[in-house]
Amino acid sequence: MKPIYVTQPTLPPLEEFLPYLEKIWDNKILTNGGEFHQQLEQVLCEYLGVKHLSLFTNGTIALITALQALRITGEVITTPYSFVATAHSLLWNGIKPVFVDIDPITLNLDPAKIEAAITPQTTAIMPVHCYGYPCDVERIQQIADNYNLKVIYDAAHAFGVQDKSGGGILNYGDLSVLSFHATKVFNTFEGGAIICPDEKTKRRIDHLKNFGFVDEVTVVAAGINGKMSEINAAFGLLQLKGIDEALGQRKKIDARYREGLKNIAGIRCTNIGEHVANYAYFPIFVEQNRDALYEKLKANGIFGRRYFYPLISDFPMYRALPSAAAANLPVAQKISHEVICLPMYPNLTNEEIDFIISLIIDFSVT
Ligand code: T4K
Repeated sequence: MKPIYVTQPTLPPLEEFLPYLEKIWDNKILTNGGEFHQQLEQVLCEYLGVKHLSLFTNGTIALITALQALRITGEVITTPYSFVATAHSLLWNGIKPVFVDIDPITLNLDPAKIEAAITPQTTAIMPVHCYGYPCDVERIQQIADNYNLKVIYDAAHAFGVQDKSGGGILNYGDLSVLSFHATKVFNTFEGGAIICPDEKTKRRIDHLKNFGFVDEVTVVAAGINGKMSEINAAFGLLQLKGIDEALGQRKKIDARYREGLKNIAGIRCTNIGEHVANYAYFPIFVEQNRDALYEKLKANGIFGRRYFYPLISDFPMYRALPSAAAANLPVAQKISHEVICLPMYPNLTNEEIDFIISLIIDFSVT
């Protein structure tokens, strides 16, 4: 059997991409805000129900730029339970991350614990909609308003996620950052975006991702090269055509896993309410011997991943921070020692899902 990875990109038929390539070859505009780049920004705004969106070369550069755009300094409160890029974006800006524990249900920053971590140096909160599960956006905003803090959401997993009333989750906070990496629900091979509510901020972000250039002779900031190329943008336009079908397929896979894994001793699935999810990942929590199950799956060609183990706060560049102490992060520590993300992508077959479930059942009875 071929290996089954935790994620796998959905690729449209190759021949459907050829007309886009021909156009790029004809125009000879390969990057720097070409036709496909402009089109993708527009259609993504419509699809996601957001006002302004600026495409980036990847999610990490977008996070780094988002912090620059709002001139964030000092300390930023964030979660240890995420991909390491979240906190790295702070270090790249000379900002001190302050880790706060997560909620055991949503697996996102626990709003009840944020206030205690605020100091006179705190300028912002950077929560993550982990696995695409929405943060408690209202409570986070309330705290931010009370303490005059900015909120930048790392929404790398949250493409198309809705809030409780059906609005886009990306409309909360000052900025939200998406990743369009190959492993994501919507991908452009590599890519990302910053979502912002107003024209002025969008202009600043657009300048920052283009070295700070406003026109041929004017540079207004020490910008970076964060531009998405025409090939990536063209692929995004093609991908978007199949996104609803892909999301529907993910939902079915999620349901099949849940049905197959219910009532298995020592194995827990998440429980956040299905109306808000985009089924980006399928984490399970193994009460005992998580690594033994992880290895058993691997031995059978199933390459699940322990997203997110180790915690960011346990990596060498963070672990000396007072907020990184294990005693400060008991929920995140526990979850990170129990989690395995099972394969989740639209082309996963029922037979493959059932095989994975059978391996887990077999593990639980031995
Ligand atoms: N914030 C959060 C919360 C994030 O999760 C991420 C990225 C970021 C920020 C940063 O966004 P980007 O700068 O990446 O746009 C993967 C992804 O590379 C990373 O984008 C993602 N989060 C993270 C959760 O997962 P790895 O190191 O686990 O990737 P890798 O190469 O081991 O891929 C996982 C599996 O996917 C492989 O076993 C095989 C499969 N795969 C992978 C690639 C690259 C494919 O089938 N095709 C492919 O092209 O980080």
